[in-house]
Amino acid sequence: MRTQLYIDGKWAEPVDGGSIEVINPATEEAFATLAIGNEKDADLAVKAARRAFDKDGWPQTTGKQRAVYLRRIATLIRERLEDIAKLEVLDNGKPLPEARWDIGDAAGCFDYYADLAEQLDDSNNQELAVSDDRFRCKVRREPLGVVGAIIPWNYPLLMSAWKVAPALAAGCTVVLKPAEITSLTAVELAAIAQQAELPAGVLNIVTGSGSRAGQAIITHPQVDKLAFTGSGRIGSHIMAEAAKDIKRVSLELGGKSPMVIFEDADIEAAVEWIMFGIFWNQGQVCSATSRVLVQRPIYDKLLERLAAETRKITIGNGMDEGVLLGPLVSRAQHETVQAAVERAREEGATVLVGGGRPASFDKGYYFEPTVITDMSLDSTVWNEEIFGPVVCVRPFDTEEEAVEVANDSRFGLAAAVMTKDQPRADRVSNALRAGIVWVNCSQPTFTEAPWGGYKQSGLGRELGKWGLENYLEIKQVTSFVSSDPWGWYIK
Ligand code: TAP
Repeated sequence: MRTQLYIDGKWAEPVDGGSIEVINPATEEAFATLAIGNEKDADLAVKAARRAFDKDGWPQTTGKQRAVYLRRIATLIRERLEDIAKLEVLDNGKPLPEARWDIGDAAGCFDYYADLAEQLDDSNNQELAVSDDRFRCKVRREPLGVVGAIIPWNYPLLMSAWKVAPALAAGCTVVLKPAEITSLTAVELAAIAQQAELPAGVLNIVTGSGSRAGQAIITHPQVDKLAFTGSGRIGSHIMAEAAKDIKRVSLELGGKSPMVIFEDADIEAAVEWIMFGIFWNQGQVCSATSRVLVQRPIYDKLLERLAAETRKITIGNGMDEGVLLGPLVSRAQHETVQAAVERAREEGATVLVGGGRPASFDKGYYFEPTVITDMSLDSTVWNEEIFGPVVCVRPFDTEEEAVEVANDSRFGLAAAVMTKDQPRADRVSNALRAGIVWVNCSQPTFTEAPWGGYKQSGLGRELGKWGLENYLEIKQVTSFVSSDPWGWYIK
């Protein structure tokens, strides 16, 4: 398999002919060759998106017309779900059932924003009562323009959908740059867009590195908005670049999401939700349940059950039946996670379960599901995002203490509270400084509900109607409707 760039409705070789080998993280073997675009390709893609927006009439289509394309894309994704899911496993390493879930969700996201595109037709041009009845004011929502979308490697197709679907629904045109190490399903999305007969230039996909293709997109003067998911470091850089010419920007960054488990919680259920929260997708999830606070009376029991269940997890190639934990996405990510665990050890924490490469694998970027205890509140492992299957567990005594410790983080993406006491669940979920709070569960994600973080976890919200707002400008159109003259200068 050898890919190309998708620019202006056509497949293209990178101008300078660049390519890299794509590595299967389960085997460390190359299985495809990815086209690597650079600044010149990014420029061609942005210019195509600009022309499609300014001259070819995409922003002037009705929401109903755009919905037709979005639904076609959703249908085509579903028709190819199994093949795309397998490609995602080869590229990213996640277990196949998880990949199927992601691809189904991606299709659902296109369907959802098709509905919202249609609703935009009805809700647009709303009359607004103003304080002077000689004027009539209406408010229009208009597409923002050309969007540069930059996404990470943890949910390659799904993150593409979270940005492309609302942007197209709004009437924007898009240049998407997937992560270099997991670009293959985004290339499939391009093929699907072409099959769906999406007009040329409306969606362009430039595969390539962040430092070249990505940097060229985020600094391009013809891009109106940047939509980014990834690390805080690059998010901050993108925000700084966007500031230079006041590009709109939305950021979905990392987290160190706490789960607070009270003594009245169902221990078995809590253990299951912790595991779902930290081992799904090998813990490479921005909202991963990476800090767990357990009320002291149930601390030992819960830890014992968590350790026992964690030791049972089947690790292996994501293509194999029954595997619950695949390899990490790359050698670099494996080294990052291993270094974080070594640092935890140096800082005095106890690695209760896991902590390294499973003995039975000499190839592949496998990392054991890991449970860490006895870390101090100021330790690196408790405070910094690891982005791997590593959970930190600590005891607490009072509700006030739990809330204070949970909130003591520069992140604020997600949090969870486990208790049978509803007033306490309400109190704690109100007190947690996070964009998403789960009660008696962890990680359920709905296309309809807002997704995004407080503090350094990001800026703005994706999904739901908030996701569409990211791609719309607000225009007031005010008309003078009185038959009397205005009469200020000319009486
Ligand atoms: P990032 O470096 O933030 O990469 C995310 C995306 O940004 C990739 O497409 C990357 O391209 C691109 N990028 C990098 N530099 C850029 C630039 N100057 N201009 C425009 N785009 C640029 O994340 P990573 O290195 O893959 O992972 C590092 C850490 O980030 C992880 O360990 C984890 O802690 C965190 N992370 C968080 C998330 C979420 S969902 N919040 C997702 C992934 C990673 P290339 O990768 O192709 O060069």
